Amino acid sequence: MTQQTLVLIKPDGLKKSLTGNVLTRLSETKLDIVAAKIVKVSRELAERHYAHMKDKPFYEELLKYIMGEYHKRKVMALIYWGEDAISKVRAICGSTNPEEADPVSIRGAYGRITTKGVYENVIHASTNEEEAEREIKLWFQPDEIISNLYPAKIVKEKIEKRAWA
Ligand code: 3AN
Repeated sequence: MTQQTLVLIKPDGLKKSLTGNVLTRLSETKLDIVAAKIVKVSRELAERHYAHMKDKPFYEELLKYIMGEYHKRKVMALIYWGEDAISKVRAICGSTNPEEADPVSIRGAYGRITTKGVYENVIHASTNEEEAEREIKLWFQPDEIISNLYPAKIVKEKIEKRAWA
């Protein structure tokens, strides 16, 4: 079945210049990239992304990590689309704990656990279709994606935004 999945190259991946390596590994899946951008992660976005981790003892550290306080204040967000996208991407990412991850997986090869106990595991990938939908809608607007992944509607908004001067 065709699926879409959210991939984040986390701040440690960007700081360590691993973007190329990670994208090359992901290209093994033969999936399509249908959206990509660099994001400066706000506390609100971090909290919403990791809402399910709220009760974990490392929650605050996790927010600081994804916001880039330990590395670079940016994340690369991508959407991969294609046959069994979720499991194909997760397989190449490896286990959550980088010490337990298969050494040839992305997390096994490039991840580490900090002295504060935070897993710096380079990449995030959605765990299932429900999470993928929640995360994709959180990180991307419909017009930033080149295909129609989910139903969208036209809204008229009067908003102030920056434009090229
Ligand atoms: P995954 O990212 O593999 O789906 P989750 O959703 O359980 O894993 O965890 C979200 C993030 O929280 C992980 N990517 C990792 O950065 C961090 N994390 C998870 N479990 C731990 C842990 N036991 N100790 C420290 N950090 C953790």
